[in-house]
Amino acid sequence: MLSALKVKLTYSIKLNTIQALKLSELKQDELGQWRRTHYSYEVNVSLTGREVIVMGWVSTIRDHGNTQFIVVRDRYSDVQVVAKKSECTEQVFEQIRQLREHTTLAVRGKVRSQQKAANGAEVIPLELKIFSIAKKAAPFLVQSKTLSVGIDTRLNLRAVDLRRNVLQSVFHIRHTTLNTIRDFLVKQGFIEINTPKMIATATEGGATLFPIFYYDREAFLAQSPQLYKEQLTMAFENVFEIGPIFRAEPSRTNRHLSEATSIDVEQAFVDYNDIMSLLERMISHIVDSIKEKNSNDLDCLGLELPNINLPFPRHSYSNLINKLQAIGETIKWGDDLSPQIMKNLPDETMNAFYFITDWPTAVKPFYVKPKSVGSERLCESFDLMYRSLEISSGSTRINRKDDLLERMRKQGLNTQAFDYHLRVFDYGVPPHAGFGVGLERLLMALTAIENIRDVTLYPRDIDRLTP
Ligand code: AMO
Repeated sequence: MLSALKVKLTYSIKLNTIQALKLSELKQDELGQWRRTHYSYEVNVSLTGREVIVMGWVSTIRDHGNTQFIVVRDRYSDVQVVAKKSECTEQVFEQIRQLREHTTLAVRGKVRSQQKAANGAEVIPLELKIFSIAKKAAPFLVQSKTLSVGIDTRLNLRAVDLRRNVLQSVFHIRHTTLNTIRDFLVKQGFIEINTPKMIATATEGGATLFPIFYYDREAFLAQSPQLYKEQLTMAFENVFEIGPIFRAEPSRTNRHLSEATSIDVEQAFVDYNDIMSLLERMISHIVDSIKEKNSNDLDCLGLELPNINLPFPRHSYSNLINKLQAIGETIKWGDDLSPQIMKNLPDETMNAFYFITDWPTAVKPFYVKPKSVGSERLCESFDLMYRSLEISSGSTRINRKDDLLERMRKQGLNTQAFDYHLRVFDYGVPPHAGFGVGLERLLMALTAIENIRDVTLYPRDIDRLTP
């Protein structure tokens, strides 16, 4: 039958048929002069009868024999391409028949109105350019709403995994979060800074440092921009940085990364109460913007963000210790408040964002300012929590050299190693306060995702250094 058909075909169609027969080796095309004319969301009824070029990757395929449906996805959404045997060339029909999900292509075709399709329109294909053939079926479905496939399987193919709807939504929300933070802080009179990531000394305690070779010396990856952001309040008063922090966390938990993103804020002439107020307003702005800009993403994640009431509840550390002791927990003043123990507190105000304030001075880093004379065993510090997850910590800082030296000695630090920092304190460091928010932790709270690796593009942990 094939040979009978061949006789009837023109020379060019003959060629196409021969190509079609070899489609197990589907030809891959160059981009050449083809350019996208419309994004998926722009293909609507108003274009009916017009020719368009859409580009993207194949997210789903349905083969109904004489009609094939493919959904082409681009950075915004989907467009349906419908190939009916009676409506397109044999070559196009055959090409589409052999496509696999994830193949990247361009479709030149005519727009037809179709009530059932997104935006009420679909594309009838006239010609295809196949840029990159997917050679294997991915071990997960892009439509899947759950993250049920093993995280390692997904992370090993992370860029493919990130094509999945749920993760697209998570990272759209991340994008809104970052933009809102920048916008909010700039409007509050902050200037964006970047500080060195190769540094000489620890700021948050020595245990979690990553040592590196720095020419002929040992250096470390920065655990935090702490000392630099503090110094810069001398020159700019209000500064913020969004950048990586590196922590050699030995434990395997769902909330620790070896490389995280920190939103660091530092402000002159304020104390920790002012800074808590700034931070809660920032969080409230973020939630409002996500509600406004990411309603589709929230739908995809099945989330409804709660209304934020300000101010956030504030619980002092000592008070929580008393409460924990009252419910029979074996914890004493001075111990850390672990997530496991915090989960046991039957307090409704801890079901969302809240602050834990006034921590013991001894458990906080050397730069945190103790409370006034007589109550120095407490310091002007806070953690911002979301349920049992720590999102941020902050404090009023010590701005006088003698006080700083004393705190460093008490913590057994080699003060000479901090000479580069201490010397600026001879020139009038203003009173100042600030906080650091872990962006990934904040995203866990905002998206209800329980594993920090899922809100990180390429997570780093004790077991993972690739991709
Ligand atoms: P801290 O060490 O509490 O404070 O860190 C601030 C916030 O950063 C996040 N974070 C992490 N996120 C993921 N993985 C990690 N390994 C990790 N470590 C920290 C948390 C935490 O609340 N210099 C101070 C901040 C300041 O006072 O301005 C600091 O680094 O969300």
